[in-house]
Parts: sequence; structure tokens; C-alpha cells
Amino acid sequence: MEAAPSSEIITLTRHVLHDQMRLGAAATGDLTLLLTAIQVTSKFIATNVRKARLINLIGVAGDTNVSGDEQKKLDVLSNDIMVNSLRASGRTAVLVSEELEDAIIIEEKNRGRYCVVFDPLDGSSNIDAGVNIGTIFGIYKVLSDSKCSVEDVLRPGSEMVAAGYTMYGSSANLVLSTGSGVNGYTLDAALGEFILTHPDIQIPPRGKIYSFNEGNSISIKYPASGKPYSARYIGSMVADVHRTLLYGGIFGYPDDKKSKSGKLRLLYEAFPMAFLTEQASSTFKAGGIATTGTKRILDIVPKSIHERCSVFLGSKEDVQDLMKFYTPAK
Ligand code: AHM
Ligand code: MG
Repeated sequence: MEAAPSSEIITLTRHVLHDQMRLGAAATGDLTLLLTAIQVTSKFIATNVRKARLINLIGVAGDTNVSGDEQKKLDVLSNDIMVNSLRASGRTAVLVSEELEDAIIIEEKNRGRYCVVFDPLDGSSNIDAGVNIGTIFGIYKVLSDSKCSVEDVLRPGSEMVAAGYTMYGSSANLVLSTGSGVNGYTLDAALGEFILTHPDIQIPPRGKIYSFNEGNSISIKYPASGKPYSARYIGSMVADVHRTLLYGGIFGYPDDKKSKSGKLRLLYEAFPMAFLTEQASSTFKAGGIATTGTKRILDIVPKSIHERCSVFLGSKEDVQDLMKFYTPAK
């Protein structure tokens, strides 16, 4: 006999509120409101991603961003959606976006106590083909002596209070950590709510998948490990990390002779994903590791908002194997 459908629906808002109640008087509700603003942006972006082909949102906007990447129309729109919503939440002080050269310092009348670093639409090269893309975000609380400047975000990833991503694929999945584990929520389009579907995600200590861009192997030299891994590489960090969190294995974007610091950006790509990888680990006691190959990603102190770093993350044992033979590109 088929099991009756569950009547227990846990929405993201309910889950985050519950977390806030757990903190008692210490919680002001500001982070909850900020996370509400972020989930609304994800719903809005998800809708536009779905409709993109139909409403002429495919293709380039005609500009390049600070990293030299061609901006797609959806990149620009997603950035505007996030900036507007985060500013209007009244809970933010400093915003850093992959699409904007400078940090946005929120004007005093709308200012709150949190800083958000984000890539509004990651995996842009996949947009036109309708392949999975996503939004990545990390959240810091302003410094206690904050002057409300870029200094509030030039801090190690270990100081983030929350991080997550939303993957726009066959469904929209929001994966979030507020520092005590990782939970995944799936958007129920009919309800318009993210529903808890992946409670307490745990990355397996050893996986069977490796996820690197083999096209770059001409500039990367690494010895054969002899292990029969399956290769899976989507080219959208959100999708490649999402699979790694659920199935285990290793995702990497190394430095190479051409890109001495790799491709991925530290603040809004590497930090949030490293935060989630380490948080998805409690049962297996550090089941997940995120490293540049030589040091823990979350310990890096950023010098500038768009700096890059090499990234290897995933199952502890797979990443440890890599660290044994990894040497930085010269
Ligand atoms: P983007 O922010 O311009 O989309 O670039 C970041 C993306 C990541 O999602 C992904 O891991 C990587 O670039 C893929 O790069 P490549 O196409 O060189 O393999
Ligand atoms: Mg990106």
C-alpha cells in the first residue's frame, strides 16, 4: 500500500524561525528577515530562468564584468533583483556582487547589520543551453567597530554567519547553512515555498566521482591516481558542488599555468561552498574538506573583493589524496 502523503510541511521560513527561537533572546530576527529576502530573490530569479527563452532573456547584455566575463542578460537582471531586494530588506550594510566592480555601501536610512557577498547567476556559460545554473551567497555580520566599508567583508570565510546557494535545475533547490549543519529545500512552485527536502546533508567521507574541467589538463599536470572515478563536470559550480555534497567525490578548479590563481572567486564562490562543505560533515567528523591544495579555504584573509583562488572540495578522503600530490602552478 502506498504511504499517505505527509501532512508535515516544513518551509524554509519555518525552519529558519525555529532556529532563531532556539537562540532565544540573542536573536533579533534580522538574519531571518535577510534570509527571507534572499529566498524571494531566488524565486524571482528561478521564474526568469524558466521563462528566459520565451521572453528574450537569452544572450549577452553587451558588457563585460570586472573579471572580464561577458555579461548575459540574465546575469544583469539577477544582479539587479538581488541588489534591490537586499537593499530593501533594511538588513544589509555592504553588498559585493560578482557583476559589480565596487562594493555597494547601503545608505544609512536602509542600513542593517549584515553584509552579503554573492554571485547572482553562476555558471553563465550554461544559460543559453538551459543547463543548471545557480545563485551563490555568503553572509557576514558587520564588524563590531564597523565603518561600513569593504573592510567588513575582507575577512576569512570562517567568520561568515551563513552561506548557501540556489540551484536552478529540474527544480529550484536552496541549500543553506547558518553554522549548524546544512539543509536543502526544494521550491514547490504551486505553494511558492521552499520546502525542507534534504535535512542535515552529510557529505560521504569517500566518493566515486571527480569533477574537473579536463579541457584545462594541458596546463595542469597531475599524476594518475589509478582510481576508477566517474567523471562528471557540468561547468556550473552550484550544480557540481550540489552533486558533490549529495553523492561525495571531489570537485576542483585548480590554478594552472595560464590562470595562476585559478578561476573561481574567493569571496562569493569559494567561501560559501567551502562553508557548506565543512558544515555538511558532522556525522562523519569532518567528512568534507575545502582547500586550495595547500591551505584551508575558510582561513584565507581576502585582500580584495574579486580575488581568486584554486579550489578543491568534497569528500575528506578524496581531497586528502589530492593534497598528497598537489603542487601549485608555476
Ligand atoms: P561564472 O561566474 O562566470 O559563471 O564562472 C564561474 C563558473 C563556475 O560555475 C564553474 O565551476 C566554472 O566557472 C566553470 O568554468 P569552465 O567553463 O572554465 O570549466
Ligand atoms: Mg560565478
